[in-house]
Order: sequence, then structure tokens, then C-alpha cells
Amino acid sequence: MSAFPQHFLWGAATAAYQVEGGHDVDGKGPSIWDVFAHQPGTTYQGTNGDVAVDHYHRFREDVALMAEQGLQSYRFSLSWPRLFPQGRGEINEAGVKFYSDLIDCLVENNIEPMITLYHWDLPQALQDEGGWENRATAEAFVDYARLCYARFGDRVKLWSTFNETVVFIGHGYITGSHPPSVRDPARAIQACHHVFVAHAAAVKAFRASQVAGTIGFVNVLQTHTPLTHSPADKQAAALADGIWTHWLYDPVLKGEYPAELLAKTQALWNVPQFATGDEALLKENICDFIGLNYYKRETVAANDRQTHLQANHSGERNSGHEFGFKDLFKFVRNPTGVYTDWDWEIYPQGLTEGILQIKARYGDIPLYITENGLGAKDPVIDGEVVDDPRIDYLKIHIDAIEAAMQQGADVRGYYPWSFIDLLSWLNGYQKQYGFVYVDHQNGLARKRKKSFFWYQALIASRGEK
Ligand code: BGP
Repeated sequence: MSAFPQHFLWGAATAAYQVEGGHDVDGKGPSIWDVFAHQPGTTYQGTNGDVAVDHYHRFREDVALMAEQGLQSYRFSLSWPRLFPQGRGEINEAGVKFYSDLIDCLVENNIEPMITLYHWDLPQALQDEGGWENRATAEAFVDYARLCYARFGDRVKLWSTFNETVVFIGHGYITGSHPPSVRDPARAIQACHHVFVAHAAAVKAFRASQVAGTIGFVNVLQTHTPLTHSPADKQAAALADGIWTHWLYDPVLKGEYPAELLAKTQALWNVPQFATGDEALLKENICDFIGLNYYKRETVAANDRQTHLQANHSGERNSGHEFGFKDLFKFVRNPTGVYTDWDWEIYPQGLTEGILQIKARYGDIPLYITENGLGAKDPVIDGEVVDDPRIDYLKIHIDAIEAAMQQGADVRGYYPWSFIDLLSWLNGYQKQYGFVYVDHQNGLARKRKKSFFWYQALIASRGEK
């Protein structure tokens, strides 16, 4: 008997820039990712999402595959510049129609849509005015959210505002590896504050709109283990928890920043700067649920070097994966860990531990596991995509969720990343996560992988493996 109740949603996830393509068709405006990925040297071998897997033109075929697999829910993001090419102002009705048709198609197939409003593809026009560092972007975000509630809220009950602040703010404003490629922690903290303001205001607008649904926030869930028992390494791990969890979850679940860290950032850099009303806005607009994206844990040590990032974007195992934040901590290799080809540690216990840490800090908030999956170069054997390592990875993580539920966690759904092979932001198309393979040599033809059938059976049996 599994711990999964009848109402538990078995889903899968994607994001607009990574699947849609159609980057400049039917009136869509450019996003910061369109512009960034066209600059030389920014992504793995210059790959970009211009065509991606052409979900924009093939969504009916893709939804038919979801239905065949038995998916009960599909998490996807909306491209803001497809709806507002300039970020605000004039609406692109062709973009509205695309998402409306997609939602209809999902609903007709009994697949519950879960919308992410922001999965990193900010309209370039807003970046040109300062992006998230400019408070006006938060106001534009709320107008964009209102449009989505008004046009899609009759059919969509599950909403989240932002995906993974730590990644788009951390890489956008600290390591510089995502757009807008800034390297300045003070600017990161202020931009992040505007994201929290945008989130809270969008939650407020959601409630005012009377859409019959719930709205949440999606964060990375990552646990941190000190490399050694030294006080310095333990302190480094605690700081990493402070940033990855407390800083990024408290404002949306408690409506305030963690006091000790806030005192530190204000003393060091005089940020975040609050505008009148911000504190009340955060306090009064706690969201309904939290989405957790779990891939790996990090082993943490004290760091005395400059901020640095050595990332493995090639999938050549052991080619290095280290991130160091000046004077605070660094993520290093766990000498006894099991790693993927991209040097991400496979550690399912971290998912159980992480869920229980969230429950301990925030109480019985409803949770969805909004991403979890294995990036791999899947072998094709006799024309079949045989992705047994993905099946093994998903199995042990589903066990980890079940263990957390048996200890009282209110987990309501599971969305493996990803439904279909798609563009990995900085790692190209070779880092595959999907249940469905896309043949880039053969007109983007879709093919069901071994894991497609495994997950189909799992859903049919409601979680029995
Ligand atoms: C998360 C993102 C996803 C996806 C995933 C896998 O951070 O929300 O969009 O990309 O990670 O990451 P990657 O593609 O770098 O392997």
C-alpha cells in the first residue's frame, strides 16, 4: 500500500523558453533569454530556444502524449513577452489564444493545468528599463498576472508566481551566468526584494480576482551538509541554509525576512531598501502553497576565495562543479557521494529531510514537488530510448516523498522534470530529462522512452512501484 491519497496529483513539468520555440512568431516580443542566448559564449555550444522542441506548434501532439501517459496535471510556464511584447501595455491576442487553446486541450483531456507565471523569461523591454532592479517591473508583473487570471482563471486552479528565485537572481546578479549577467550581491538583494513585492502584490490581486483556485511560490529545495565537523564548515552550511531556505521562503510563508540575516545585509550593503507599505504587503499576502524543486544536496565548506563558479555544462563526469560565495561558503564534492554526469549528487534522503525541514519551520503548508528529475545523455538501443537510470532516480525520490508523507507532510502532487526533452538553459539539448525523446535529427519527432511507460504504470496504480 502506498501513502499516496486519491487526490494526489501525478504530473510532469516544463517551462516556456525551454519547450515552446516560436520565439518571434505571432507578435511575441523578445525576452532576456532570447537576447542573452544569441550572444556568443553564453550557452553550451551556442544553443538557444528559438525553436526549442516547437511545442508552440505541436502542443496538441504533446498533450495527446500526456493523456496517453495518464498525466493528471501539467506544470508549464507562460511567456510574459508572448502576452505583453513590451512587458506592459498592448496585449498580444495571438499569445492569449495560444495559451487558451493549450489550456482547453489539457482540460478536455482531464489534465489539471498548473501555471507558473514567471520562469525567467522577462520581457527584454522591461530589462531595458532596469529589470528587477526597477520597482516598476513589479507593477508590470501584477498587470501581467491580472491579465492571466482574467483570461485563464475560469479553467486554471493551480497557480504559482515565480520559479526558483535563487537561480534567476543568484545567477543573474551574483555569478553572472544568467541574464542580466550582473555580479553584485547588493544589487541581487534589491532585485530579489522587488520579486517578493511582485509576488505579494500578485497574490493580493489573485484574491481580489476571485479565481477559484490557489496560488503559491516555487523554490529550490536543497539540503546542505558540512564537509567536516569543523566549526567553520558547520557555520558555512548553516549560512547556505540561511540563504537557500530562510531568505527565500520566509518572505512568502511568514511575510518577513529572517531578522538576523536582514540585519547583516543591511549592515553590509544597506539592502534591501523597503518602500512604504512593503512590510504590510508581504505580511498580508502569505501564499497558499509552496512548490519544491529538488535535484540534489550540496556539501559545504568554508570559503576564503572570491565568489566563483565552476560549472559542468558538458556532462563530462568529474569536470568540476564548485560554487563559492566570497567569505561565506563554497559547495564542494562529497568524497563519498554518488553523482550524475553533470556532477550533481544523487541523494534522495535530502528530499525527505528537506520536506520535513520546511514543515518544521513553516507548519502544515500544502506542498507540491514541482520539479525533480535526472539529466542524462540517454542511450538509444535498437531504436529504443532506454533510460533505466532515470527510472531508478525517480523511484528512489518517490520513496523519499512517501517517507516524508508518512511523517505527516502534506504533499499534494509530484511533477517530474520534465515531461519532454527540452533545452537545458546552459547545457543545451544533450542534457535530457524527459519521458518523451525528441529527435533533433529527424524533424523533432517525438518518441516515448522506457520511463514513459514506467511512469504510465505508476500513475495507473497510484504510486505502487
Ligand atoms: C531548474 C529549472 C528548470 C530546469 C532544471 C534542470 O533549476 O527550474 O527550468 O532547467 O532546473 O536544470 P538544468 O537544465 O540546468 O539541468
